[in-house]
Amino acid sequence: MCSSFYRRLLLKFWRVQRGICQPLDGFVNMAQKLVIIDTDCGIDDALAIIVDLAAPNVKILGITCCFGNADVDNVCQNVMRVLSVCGQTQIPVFKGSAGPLVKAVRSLKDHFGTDGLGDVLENRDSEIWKNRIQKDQAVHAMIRLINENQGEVSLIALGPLTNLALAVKLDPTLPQKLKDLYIMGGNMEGMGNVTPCAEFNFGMDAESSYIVLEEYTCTTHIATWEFTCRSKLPWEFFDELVNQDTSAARFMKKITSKCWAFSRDFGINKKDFLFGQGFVPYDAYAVAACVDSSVITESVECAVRVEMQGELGRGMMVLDPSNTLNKGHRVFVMRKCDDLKFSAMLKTSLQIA
Ligand SMILES: [Ca+2]
Repeated sequence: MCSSFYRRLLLKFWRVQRGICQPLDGFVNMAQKLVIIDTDCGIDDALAIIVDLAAPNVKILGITCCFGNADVDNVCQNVMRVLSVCGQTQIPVFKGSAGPLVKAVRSLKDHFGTDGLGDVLENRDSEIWKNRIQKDQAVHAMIRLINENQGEVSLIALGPLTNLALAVKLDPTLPQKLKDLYIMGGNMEGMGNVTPCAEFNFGMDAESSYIVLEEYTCTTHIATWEFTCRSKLPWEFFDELVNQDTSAARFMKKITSKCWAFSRDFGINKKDFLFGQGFVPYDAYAVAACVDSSVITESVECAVRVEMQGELGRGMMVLDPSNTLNKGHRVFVMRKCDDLKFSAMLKTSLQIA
């Protein structure tokens, strides 16, 4: 009798977490995190989204899409493909910015293939996604969802920050209604991957990055490019991760199978020269920090600003630990990660389906 009750209670909790039904009284106050993911869904975003989907303490309110690793239509399709693999298609997906605020869109053919997911998936031209995409534009949806859940939403930004910049211009009070903000992007040592000094997400829309770091005065955690590269995992772990007997693992194995960014030949990836060889699931670090803050073992709290000018410095994030800029807001720049805890989280996440 008693065990049956708890089985039903656990089942109910599982369904609530996935948005399949409404929470029981009291459950909403459990340590549940309400999350919005803003993404330019490439391969690392796919893994990051799966980590968030699999987290037992997270409810994803919506996923907003932005150009970046592919054009925004492809990004929407990629997100839906990830949700489908994980059996989570009830989560609403919103289409957002197709380009940066000021400059023209740079070439989208980056290291995750022309479609962002390694150019191996069939049915890319399916019209199904257009029927499933939400009618609301991503920026409007972001503002609405945050206003409906004031003080409770963790916003996770995994792509260029254009949607976030537009949102704060439409609703300047938005940052103070957020619980916190997690960003994968920028740099902390002056090294970049798209230019000598700029990381991809920040470099794709320097103006939006500037706006977000100036105007989102909520608690902010940043996983920079150098941090993620320095926290790389062994390729042996990657093999163990994607060779699990699950649908999600097979999906990750497939989309990484022909992608040169996952090549182990030394010298193909710039990061190998700077940080040594290894598997770097960039966006997943930002999601992991949101899911379980103990994954991040060291951060530096300081003022930051994005350089918008310059032949070499445009898009670079500058750390200002002595606060010569005299900014009132400081962010947490991640420095070290618990590799074992992070690895375990990734491995468990791919057992979602
Ligand atoms: Ca991304």
